[in-house]
Amino acid sequence: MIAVSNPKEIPMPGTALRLAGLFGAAALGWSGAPVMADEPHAAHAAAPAAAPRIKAPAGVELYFIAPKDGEKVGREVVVKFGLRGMGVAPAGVTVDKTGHHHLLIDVDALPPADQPIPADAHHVHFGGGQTETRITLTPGTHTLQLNLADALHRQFDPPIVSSKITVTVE
Ligand SMILES: [Cu+2]
Repeated sequence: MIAVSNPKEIPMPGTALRLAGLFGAAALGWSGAPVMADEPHAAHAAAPAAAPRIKAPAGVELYFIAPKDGEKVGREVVVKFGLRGMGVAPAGVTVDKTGHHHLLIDVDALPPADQPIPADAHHVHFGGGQTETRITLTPGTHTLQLNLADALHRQFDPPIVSSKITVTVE
């Protein structure tokens, strides 16, 4: 699988978010909502409000292949997504028991489950069906978590998430 690589830095929490560059890379291959970077509610508006979330199949496991929890990493980090019990499909493609990956960077609480996952520097969509990426982090400690979502970027019910891991950039 080809990694989406982008040398933009992830802003530290509390600093002004400069989203356009990062989102632009994450949006390569985006098939569902090409204007979401500028209009974060576009996908929400397109999704019927009453549509029930898709039930998470039993026995699904979402996890990091790399990096490992607690790992000391360089500023450039290759992140590989692991998924068992479901498949990966691009955003906008509705196939049973599939979803696409989202990487949550320094996110404390999961986003609201009743609307599409936001698209910003802390919630990165892999709508092309990517299973790995390369990110650049600032020195310090960061958390990473994976969140699988459906064709409309909605979390499953219950949410399919990985353990939250911590990495330290020296
Ligand atoms: Cu998405």
